[in-house]
Amino acid sequence: MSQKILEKPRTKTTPAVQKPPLWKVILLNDDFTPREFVLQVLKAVFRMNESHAYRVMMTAHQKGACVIAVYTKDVAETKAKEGTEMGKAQGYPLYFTTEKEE
Ligand code: TYC
Repeated sequence: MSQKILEKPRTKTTPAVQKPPLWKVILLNDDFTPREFVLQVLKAVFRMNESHAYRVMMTAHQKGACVIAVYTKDVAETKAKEGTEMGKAQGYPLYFTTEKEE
């Protein structure tokens, strides 16, 4: 007597490569950091040109915060820290934070 072996079809249900989750870097407004200094930091750390940096700085200035870019977790955290440290080195409370993108 022969028996049939029933196999489950081997269909993939998950993609082979998962996209890495992205993290937002957020610039927070404060009352003390000079606008020109914020521009310098945005250009140096986030590689923005003058007009992009100006728009981002003014958005944070007027709304309280502005999402500047998204990166992988490591890069986002490193850049946020670099920007915050640049302000701190000059005695400014300039602050960048990160948040996971949903
Ligand atoms: N509000 C600051 C000022 O009036 C300028 C500023 C803009 C500071 C954006 C931080 O994220 C910031 N001098």
